[in-house]
Amino acid sequence: MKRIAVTGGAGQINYNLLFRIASGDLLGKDVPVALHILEVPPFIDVLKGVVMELNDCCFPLLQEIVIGTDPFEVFEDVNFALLVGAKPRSKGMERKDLILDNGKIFVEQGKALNAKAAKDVKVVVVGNPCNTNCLICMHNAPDISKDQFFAMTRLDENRAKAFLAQEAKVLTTDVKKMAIWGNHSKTQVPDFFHAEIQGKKAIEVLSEDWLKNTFVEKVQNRGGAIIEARGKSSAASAASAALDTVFSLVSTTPEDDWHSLCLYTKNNPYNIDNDLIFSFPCRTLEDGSIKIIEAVEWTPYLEEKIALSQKELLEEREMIAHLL
Ligand code: NAX
Repeated sequence: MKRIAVTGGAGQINYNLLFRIASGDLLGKDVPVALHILEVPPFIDVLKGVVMELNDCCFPLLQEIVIGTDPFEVFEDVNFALLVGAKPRSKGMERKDLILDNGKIFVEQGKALNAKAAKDVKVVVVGNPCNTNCLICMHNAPDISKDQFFAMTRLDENRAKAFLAQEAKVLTTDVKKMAIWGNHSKTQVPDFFHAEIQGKKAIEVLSEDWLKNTFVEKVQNRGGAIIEARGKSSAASAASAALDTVFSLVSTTPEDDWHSLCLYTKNNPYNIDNDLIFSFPCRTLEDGSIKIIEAVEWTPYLEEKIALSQKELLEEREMIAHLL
């Protein structure tokens, strides 16, 4: 059995994610799971309602549910930690205040993971700003190897793949090597130069003008477009991307593909600052280790955009330096 910690259990992503984990969409239909769900006290009763529904589904793989408000209790022995819970930005709130407020959450959760999680725990941060939250969490968990911490850009990759497939009128499975570089924010860099559609470079299949001037913005602004249409931010697609992220972490990546993942930059092959959580194209090897794809040639366009995304992450780190 695998123990999966999920935070923000009463939130909208989890109203989808928890049910999919329990039904076997995270680790497969043959792996029993225990859910360890964390919430803050004002929402624990809402979470109890979600737990009632989880029980009412009679999921055969769901063997145990632990809920609570103290991460030191909830994270006991967990093998995976999906850190989704974070405060949303309220009206008039500065980005800096959000980063500082959410940063504190990840100090405590990092310490709790360090003290209580299973040694093999893999931590995936979804709650925003996910790269910087992940950096804080990792630094506060010094006994867990830094290569066990990740933040999510898979939703951006999936959105990009879907746009390319729609434009080229092919299936999403025909689109490969769709890398996202940098921060999970509007400065993210969807790399259409190296994406492939049915084995050909995307720039040979679609117009460079569309790719540069329409596609990139569509990917960067998709979150906002969903809020505008739905009145709420992406939830089911975010949950799906979190499942995809974990799937890619635990299964060997096909030779002809990559997956996008934010991970620790120490000794990265692209000369990105050594103490960030940064999105790269990655491959999971047969031995389970994660490797950044090397020698992807940056065009001047990519170089300029990736530098801007790195700059933003350096600024975020500066704001929370006291939490590291
Ligand atoms: P909701 O506001 O619906 O849910 C968040 C939940 O987290 C709430 O129930 C809240 O009580 C709980 N929470 C807050 N602080 C907590 C703490 N210290 N411990 C445990 N739980 C805590 O947000 P939702 O739409 O579910 O989104 C969750 C997070 O995902 C947000 O930060 C959001 O910005 C982020 N996203 C990240 C994405 C990514 O691609 N990396 C995409 C989707 C999403 O926007």
